[in-house]
Amino acid sequence: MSQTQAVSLHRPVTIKQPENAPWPVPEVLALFELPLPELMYRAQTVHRANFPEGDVELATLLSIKTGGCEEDCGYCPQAARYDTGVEAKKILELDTVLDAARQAKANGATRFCMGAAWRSPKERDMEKVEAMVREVKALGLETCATLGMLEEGQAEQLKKAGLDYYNHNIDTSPDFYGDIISTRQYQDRLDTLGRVRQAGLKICCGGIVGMGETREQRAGLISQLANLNPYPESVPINHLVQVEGTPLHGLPPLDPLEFVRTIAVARITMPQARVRLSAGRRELGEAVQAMCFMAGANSIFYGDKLLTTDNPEANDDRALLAKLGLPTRAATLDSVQKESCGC
Ligand code: SAM
Ligand code: DTB
Ligand code: SF4
Repeated sequence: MSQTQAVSLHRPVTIKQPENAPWPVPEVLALFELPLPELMYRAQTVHRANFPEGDVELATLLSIKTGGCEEDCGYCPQAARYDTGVEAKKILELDTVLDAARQAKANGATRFCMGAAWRSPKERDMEKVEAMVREVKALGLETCATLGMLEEGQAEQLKKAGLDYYNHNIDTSPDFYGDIISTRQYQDRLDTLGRVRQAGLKICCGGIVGMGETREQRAGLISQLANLNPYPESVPINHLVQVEGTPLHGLPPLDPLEFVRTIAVARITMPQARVRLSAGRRELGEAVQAMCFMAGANSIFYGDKLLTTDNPEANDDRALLAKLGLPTRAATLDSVQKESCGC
């Protein structure tokens, strides 16, 4: 089931697990190795105990600054150094962002995530992003931003503007990270996450599977996430979208059941997190997505586009959730509100 990366470009790094870490890699790996029905049963049990409403959060993503990124993330169509056909664009105008946010809300999304193809935001960008956060929040949406590494003070600025979540992924296990990205270190990611936590923001942090990592390295990714203290409130699990021109294009695809296992293990090890079935859903198809929901996924990116690549059509997602009998988060919040006002 495990795969190996064709070429190893970098020396592996080892990050020590914290003392008394609740989820050491061997224990996480042991979950991966369970018979699938047993793993699904355990994940579903944890899921029901922690999310009795059983709803699915719809989070809409918007690329507020596309392409031209100086980093070398091997999976990313927005890295300027790879010839992927993604053009570098300027940061979007506030009105464009607000139109997209209003549309997302009208379509039933409860969270709006703004993504920028930056290594880290410059001060002149921060003002614009803060205005976006403030105005999107005022529409009654939860706000999330992913802007790259944050420096001292920037997380506080975003918090002050009304940001709820900051998304910053660790992407993979520490010992595989150097095979995928060389322009910033694993520790840089952890430092940004520390600043985000310190500022009182909620953390959205996950990774990508299907990049040629081994099963043990998938366990390493989940172990790192689950051992963050506290673990992230929101955990996006992306299935690599292979984009022509990126170094990871052409890898053998991951067995879809291994993706389902990754979701189940994330659910068991981070019982109260929103586990998001993120990039790569188009390639997974309905049956595998249904298994992911049974394994404890309770959030999706919703809208026809992710950042630069295609996502399932919103209509098809609504039809899928209806077919599976899964309520949306918006529907749950609506019925709670009706109950409390007695209407
Ligand atoms: N530039 C910022 C950064 O890297 O932190 C924010 C945007 S970046 C596109 C956000 C995340 O999207 C990455 O960390 C990665 O996990 C995910 N991502 C990017 N390209 C992907 C792909 N081709 N397939 C799956 N996930 C991808
Ligand atoms: C996350 O974990 N996945 C999203 C979001 N956070 C920013 C991004 C997925 C990007 C997929 C490739 C693209 O569309 O460019
Ligand atoms: Fe840049 Fe983010 Fe893409 Fe890396 S993942 S190349 S930092 S946009």
